[in-house]
Amino acid sequence: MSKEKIQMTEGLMDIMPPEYQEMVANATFGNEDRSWKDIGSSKELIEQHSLCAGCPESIAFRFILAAIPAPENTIFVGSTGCTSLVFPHVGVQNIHSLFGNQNAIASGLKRALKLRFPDKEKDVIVLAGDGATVDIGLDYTMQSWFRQENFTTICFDNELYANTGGQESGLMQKGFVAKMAPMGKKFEKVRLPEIAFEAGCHYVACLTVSKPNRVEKAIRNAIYVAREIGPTYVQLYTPCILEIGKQSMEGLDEMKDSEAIGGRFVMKELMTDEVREFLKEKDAEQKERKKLAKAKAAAVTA
Ligand SMILES: Cc1ncc(C[n+]2csc(CCOP(=O)(O)OP(=O)(O)O)c2C)c(N)n1
Ligand code: SF4
Repeated sequence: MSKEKIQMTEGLMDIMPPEYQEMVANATFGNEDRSWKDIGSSKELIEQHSLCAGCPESIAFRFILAAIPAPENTIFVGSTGCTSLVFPHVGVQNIHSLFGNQNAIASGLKRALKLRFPDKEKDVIVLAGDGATVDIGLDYTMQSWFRQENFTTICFDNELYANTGGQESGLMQKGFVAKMAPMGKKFEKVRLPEIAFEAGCHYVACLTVSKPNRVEKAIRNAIYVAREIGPTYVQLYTPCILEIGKQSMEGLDEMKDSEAIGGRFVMKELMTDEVREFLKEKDAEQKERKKLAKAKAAAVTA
């Protein structure tokens, strides 16, 4: 979907669903510096979702969709799981892949888009649960990193298989007892951020979704690095409140507790020296764009 294609023909305007009309009129397309701060004042790229009320995955979706720099030129590749329940409500192109195959599909897609649109940047983003990313799909995930494919992999880490009732995952904490894993996990949580870095990812971030500015920065860093340098990985803690026995309002506290000093989700970023320099340049460019936009706005109101 390009920005041109989502413009509606005059004659069809009346018969399109109101949500679609609103999206064309008020969503933030074509503005590289779109942000989570636009939530509330612009049309979001997500309608109501079908997750459990208060599920942190829904918050994560909102922040990610508000942060991606070019939604009109982005294609998500999803996989089966709770995340896949959200995609039908999302106003960005997406493909549902067979469980675990998401990084293989994304590899082919990114390469095909590069051939088809050599002069246009098309961002491919994988978004899947930890069961799909780390357990059943780990081979495909890692092979895409080994091959240095230019796309971002985002894992919604809820430390189990939520959609099928609570089976054990490699990212589950040691000792945790889930509904479908009554014996308790026998070994430590797999350190996928470190594995991703060692397997060829140039930028890796691991954090909760309690702070939108942090999520936005990590997602944008990952997308920019994937465009120009190589594969990137972002792991977001999105606790399954249903499985850990929390109420719908308690997901945020759970994330805040787990990111406090000594917690297992203290924010972590791993990057190569090349990426560090590259991101400094990107930050400087963004500051310059914002300064210009501010000056332009001031000139209009003067
Ligand atoms: C090929 C295939 N294998 C297994 C399944 C069954 N299945 C559906 S969802 C799921 C678990 C999803 O867990 P995760 O990726 O962690 O996502 P979550 O639901 O926790 O967000 C499984 C095993 C399937 N649909 N397709
Ligand atoms: S089962 Fe868990 S992860 Fe899935 S929607 Fe409900 S709270 Fe979210």
